[in-house]
Amino acid sequence: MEIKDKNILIMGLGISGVSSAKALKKMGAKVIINDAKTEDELSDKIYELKGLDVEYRLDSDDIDLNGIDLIVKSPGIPLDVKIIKKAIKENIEVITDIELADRISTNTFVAITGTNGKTTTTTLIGEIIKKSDRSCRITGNIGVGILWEIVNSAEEDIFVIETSSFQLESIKKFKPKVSLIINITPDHIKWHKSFENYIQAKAKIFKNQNKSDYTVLNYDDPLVKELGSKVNSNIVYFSKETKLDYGIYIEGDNIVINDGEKVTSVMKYNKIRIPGKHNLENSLAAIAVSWVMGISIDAIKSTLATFEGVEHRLEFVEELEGIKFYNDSKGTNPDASIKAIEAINKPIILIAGGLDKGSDFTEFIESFDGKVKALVLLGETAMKIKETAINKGFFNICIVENMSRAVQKSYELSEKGDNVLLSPACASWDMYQNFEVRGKDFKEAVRKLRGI
Ligand code: UMA
Repeated sequence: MEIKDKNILIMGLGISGVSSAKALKKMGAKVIINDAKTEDELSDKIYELKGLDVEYRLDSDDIDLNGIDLIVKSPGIPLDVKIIKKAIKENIEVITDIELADRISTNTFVAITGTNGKTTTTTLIGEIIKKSDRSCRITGNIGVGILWEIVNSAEEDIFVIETSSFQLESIKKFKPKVSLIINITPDHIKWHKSFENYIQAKAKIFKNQNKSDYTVLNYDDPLVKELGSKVNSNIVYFSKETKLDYGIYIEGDNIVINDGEKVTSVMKYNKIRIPGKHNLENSLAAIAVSWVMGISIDAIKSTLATFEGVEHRLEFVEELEGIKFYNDSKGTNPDASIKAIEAINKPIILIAGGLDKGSDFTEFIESFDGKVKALVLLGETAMKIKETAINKGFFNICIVENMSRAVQKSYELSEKGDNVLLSPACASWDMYQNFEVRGKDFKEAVRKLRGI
């Protein structure tokens, strides 16, 4: 796709917008940037583009599109905003950065999606690839804008891309060599307007794949398994519950690969370093992807035995007077937090609450199952979660105004042997810029308890 001298409008100057602007400038495009925020609010981002000849049209949700050849929209911007509606009327193509990346690059793409486990699995796959002495770049929804990585990559770099439903919703030709759907449970319902739309967005990950590609699916997740009927590439299932005629599964204590002719043992599943059933699922998914990419069992095995997980995902922070603190700020929906509660030993004092995405918290409260002894709530959903908890007969609840109070309160409520877990079950955007900032705020509040 020809980029040079094209007038390209970038919508949204966040991580994706900055990376796209730098890359498009490097490729010789004329770059125009729109954002609903003001210059002041975007000063950090504008600073990142210092010295680049770009045109800003900020603080506006309705701009003139005359002369614009292409729009690259940031993933968080919904398709029904004024500018995009206008672009569609004026026949201007609107795409996201992952779509453009695919159009301008010949690198091998491995795309990962799922409601939960995306970041851990993406990182794990990247680590396995590195262990096998191939070069790779870990990008996408994980917090790394893909286009700047693309324009700085070598031909042989494999792109391991965490993709969100926001990004996938807008893809047209995006065609990874390997795609993976780890699981699907309700999330981002307000944004997508229905659960069905969310599922359809996720399914687009394999939409353009053909028989020279691979689609890795979770056999244990009924929704994901069912999507298999729509796949045109080679399907590889993984399962922690069922023996498969072809795919990755557990036999006795072992994780095995059945290639349809012979069964090969990978490793004992209890040798995987990252804890919890959900991480077994993430690991099986990563093994399946690595296998179809021809990576050696040795590289897979040694990575899984040593990989410690990612920041903000069940991250151990501190032990203070026998009380352990865990940061699971990446738990941005009920299902993710249910998995965190499952993985941590009881008794748990749980800090939860955040942006209201339209989630239902019934199953989240049900998952407490005697493990959670107190619930400390904050953010937009605090009352909603409290009401659900009371309806379900859980009464040990307090609402606080910020993270520092949440940590102090949890500490007061806990005794030796307890675990304080931040796993909000909600996005962070009501109080924070993102989940990373929320997680760091939690860790800082924990360290303050110690007087550090
Ligand atoms: N904006 C507008 N108009 C709008 C909405 C937003 O101008 O109507 C502007 C905002 O003022 C802001 C910019 O758009 O300046 C933000 O764009 P964005 O929301 O797409 O965020 P980025 O910083 O570009 O980060 C995005 C992803 N964020 C979202 O999808 C919300 C990041 O995923 C991703 O890491 C990054 O691109 C690089 O690919 C984060 C995320 O929370 C981690 N993702 C969601 C999730 O995982 O659940 C989907």
